[in-house]
Amino acid sequence: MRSKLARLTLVGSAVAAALAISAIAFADNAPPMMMAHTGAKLTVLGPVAGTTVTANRVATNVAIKSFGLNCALAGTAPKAHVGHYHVELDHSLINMFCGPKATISMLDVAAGKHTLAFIPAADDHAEDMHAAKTVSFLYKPSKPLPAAKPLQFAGKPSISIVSPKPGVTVHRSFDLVIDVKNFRLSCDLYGKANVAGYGHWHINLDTTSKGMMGMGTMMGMSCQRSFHVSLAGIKGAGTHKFFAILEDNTHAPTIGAQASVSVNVK
Ligand SMILES: [Cu+2]
Repeated sequence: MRSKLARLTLVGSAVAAALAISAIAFADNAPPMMMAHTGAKLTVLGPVAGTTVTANRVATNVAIKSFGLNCALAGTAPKAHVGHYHVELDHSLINMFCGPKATISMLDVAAGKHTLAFIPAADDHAEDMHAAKTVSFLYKPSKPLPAAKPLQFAGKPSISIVSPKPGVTVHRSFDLVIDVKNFRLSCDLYGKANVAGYGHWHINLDTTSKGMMGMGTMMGMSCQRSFHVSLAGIKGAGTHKFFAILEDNTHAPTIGAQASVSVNVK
């Protein structure tokens, strides 16, 4: 005769199986990844494939030809031969970059073999998988980092815009300044598994629903309380709305908090 525990385990695994099936169904219904053909020719200079990394940050270095890097245009209508590149750790987006060099935190990354992918992307974040390059490395920390501990706050996470004030006129660029409550902003957890209480924020232009999870109009992301918004990619003067959206580590807007401000772009 089966013990009560064994029966509970069976029920538990049936529930887990049902959840797994619905997760697959959800993935099937997800919008297809946006693809771009950027013409970029990307070479990874570092890390060298097969490197053993003992530090808790991995330095990356790429060379990109036939493609201009300009993060000031991110989130606006795509233009030919210009954009940025995404870095993914084990197929999870870390961030977008516009310089040849970056550093990737190993916080909440297990020791062992990992891959970094470098993917040229258009201004709307559509990815050029044909031009992407991947390298593997071995993470063997000499001083392993303690894992980020889940945080509990008294209230719900919230985000508000401190500056600019609604209706002001902005020209060329401005600082979008925010305040965050009951939430811890973390750059080192970009792209890592979710940890309760942690995440960052995205800046979106005019809409939060274009592209995958609103990524199409994402101007950038931040783990600070200020983000420098460039207006270089915005065509024509007029009113534009800027969104500040709290995101979990996987860049999904699951936190359920956002703010926006409409200003006059000159
Ligand atoms: Cu993000």
